[in-house]
Amino acid sequence: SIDDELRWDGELTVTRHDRETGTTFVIRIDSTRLGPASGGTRAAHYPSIGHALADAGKLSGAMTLKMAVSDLPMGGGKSVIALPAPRNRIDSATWSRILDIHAENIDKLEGNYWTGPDVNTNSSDMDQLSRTTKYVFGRSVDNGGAGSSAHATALGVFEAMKATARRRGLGTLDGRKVLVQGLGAVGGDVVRLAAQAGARLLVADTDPQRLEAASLAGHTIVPADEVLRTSCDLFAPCAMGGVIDSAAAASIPTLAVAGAANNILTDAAAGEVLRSRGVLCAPDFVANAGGAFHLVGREVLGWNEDDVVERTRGIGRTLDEVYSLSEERGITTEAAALLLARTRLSPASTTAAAT
Ligand code: NAI
Ligand code: PHE
Ligand code: K
Repeated sequence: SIDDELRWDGELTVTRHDRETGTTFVIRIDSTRLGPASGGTRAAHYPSIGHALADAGKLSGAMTLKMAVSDLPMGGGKSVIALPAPRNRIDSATWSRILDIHAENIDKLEGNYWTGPDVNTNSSDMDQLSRTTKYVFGRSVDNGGAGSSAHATALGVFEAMKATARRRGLGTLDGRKVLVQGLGAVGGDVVRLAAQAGARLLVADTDPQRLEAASLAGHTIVPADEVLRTSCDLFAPCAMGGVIDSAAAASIPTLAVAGAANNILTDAAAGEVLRSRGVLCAPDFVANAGGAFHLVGREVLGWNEDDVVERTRGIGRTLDEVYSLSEERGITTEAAALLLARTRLSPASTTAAAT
């Protein structure tokens, strides 16, 4: 409920409703402990405003952890635009009005929150936001921005897949069965990289056009509703979050999980179940940080493309650290990654003060 959702530990919740389009806007700032809050703008049709608040809250918390564990001098936040209908049923004039209102809201936060692209928003949407507010990452390259973060995200997920397979005793990806759920901007690239590394690809999407392209490339199609019952060596969720709850964790026929989606596990209990079965799971806020390296690196820290690639490849080493900590302490990989992130977020942390 909304009451429950507003009993939240984050720093700030901003909401606004536009009666003309029936759209509700949410911006949640989880933490500015390490810098201005940042996280993308997600547009979706939610069952209720409570669901939109909940999604924004969980996603902004994940951004705080992603920035901290990645050593980026930013906090965590997220925007959710709760649409009156699914995104593909919103006409362009309505969408344009929605973006203008969202940009006004962001501008009122005066730089305490920086947005960027997320599910159902892209670089040209960032271009439009930037006409009203400067607190926007990921404008198109022609418009002075760093462009899409998807390529860097995919590279980081690929590194995470390799590090996770290695640690799980699977060796390299060569000859391994890799199941990719979601063939969008990130998943499509993940498939390409994994195929180049010799993996046997199983792919699922709800969009027939994306499946057709994958089929032409020689990959095996798995029906979207059979993903959690499909046997593979490594499962890469690259569609939406919340795919693995405790029940799925208890039965999913895989040895490892590493993907791009934010909040892959529904809760900590799902992580415990995976651990008890020996399924090694890459914490998503570590594995999918390539996009943050790209956007914050290029637009705040003055990195070039090579710097982004180098830092993104480092995701494999960070995961090794997470896996070692998880083994030493006998805790889930998610809990180990939380420990690493929280060390940096703690008031005593000197690295935080230095950045
Ligand atoms: P996208 O919207 O381009 O692709 C998502 C794909 O998943 C689409 O092809 C869609 O048809 C498919 N899909 C939706 N529901 C599905 C289902 N039930 N089963 C199978 N396929 C389904 O999104 P993008 O940018 O590729 O992002 C994917 C995920 O990665 C999202 O959860 C996003 O939050 C996360 N992520 C993305 C980053 C980025 O830089 N783009 C950075 C970090 C995380
Ligand atoms: N939405 C993406 C993510 O979840 C990319 C992003 C990173 C957007 C940082 C804004 C800021 O990581
Ligand atoms: K997108």
